[in-house]
Amino acid sequence: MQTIFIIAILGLGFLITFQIAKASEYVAVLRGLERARKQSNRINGFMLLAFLILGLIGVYYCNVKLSGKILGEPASDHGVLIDRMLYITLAITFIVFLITQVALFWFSYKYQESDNRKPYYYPHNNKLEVIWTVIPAIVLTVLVGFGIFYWFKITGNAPKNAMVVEVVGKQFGWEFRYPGKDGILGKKYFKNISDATNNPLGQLWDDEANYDDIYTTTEMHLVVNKPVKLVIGAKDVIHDVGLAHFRMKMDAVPGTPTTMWFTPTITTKQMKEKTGNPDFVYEISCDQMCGKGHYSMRGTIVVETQEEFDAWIVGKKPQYLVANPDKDPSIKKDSVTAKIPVAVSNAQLKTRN
Ligand SMILES: [Cu+2]
Repeated sequence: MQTIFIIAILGLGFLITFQIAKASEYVAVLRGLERARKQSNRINGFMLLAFLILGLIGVYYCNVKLSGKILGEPASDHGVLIDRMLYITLAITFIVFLITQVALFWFSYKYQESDNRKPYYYPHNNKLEVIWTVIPAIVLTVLVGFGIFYWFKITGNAPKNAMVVEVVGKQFGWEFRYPGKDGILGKKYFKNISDATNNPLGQLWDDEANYDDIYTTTEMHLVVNKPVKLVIGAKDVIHDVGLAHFRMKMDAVPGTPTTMWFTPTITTKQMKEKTGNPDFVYEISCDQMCGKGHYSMRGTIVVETQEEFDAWIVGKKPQYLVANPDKDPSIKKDSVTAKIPVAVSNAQLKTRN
């Protein structure tokens, strides 16, 4: 219904403009070109003023209408800085927008052609040129400077107490790896990637750092107020780790690890209370068009207390033991060997069928 209204209003607007143009043509024939031109100028001047007023009302209306639809409170320390930078940029550009647009349309209306006025020719002024070049240049340099400062901070060295999580993008989903007690992510080799052998990231099992690395998928757990360094990669094409609630994003490139770090400051539970939304979850999206399933690359992030995090990770078995069950002390030797003939007989059954 709304769409039909908008189309109808646009159509009417077009019709009115067309009719005015047509009428001006007839007037031109009847009253002579000179008078017609003056009348057309008046109409144009009035329409420019109307455009300014309606446009500004539209800007205000959109701001009021959409104000609750932005992302809400930033949930990381860097997010606060990035939001501040965004709002400063918006405030500065809004002031410039207001001054230039009002001047543009008001002058067009106010100083339209008149018999009582002669145009004043003012071709050049070096001082003015310098002022309106230097001021924007300084303002833009400051804004870009802030951006570079934050960029180096986010992609620079993480604090010493930071936890490390590896994030790997694939068509179409996210995989995560925690370095375990040693704090070191074990080595990988892309040719070792194999779901059949329970090695989805291609970990090298002869690297001891891999023994305690924990692999999960879809859901990443983080500790509130603890810095986290993400080591980002991809298995097929370029993806992008998009963390809108934390105001962070970084490309996930195959073969070239990228990093960024931040400190989550609000737990998922607190955010549920703050937003009044019991279903609230932090999301990880893919911000790079990566194929036909791009839209479905939604992961979730749980921000929790250290105790909750410890309770979660203690239940996870290192991928080394998942891939090498014979090395798992919690599995009895005979139960492992008993499993193998079952798998073989299932495969044999399949081939027989
Ligand atoms: Cu993707």
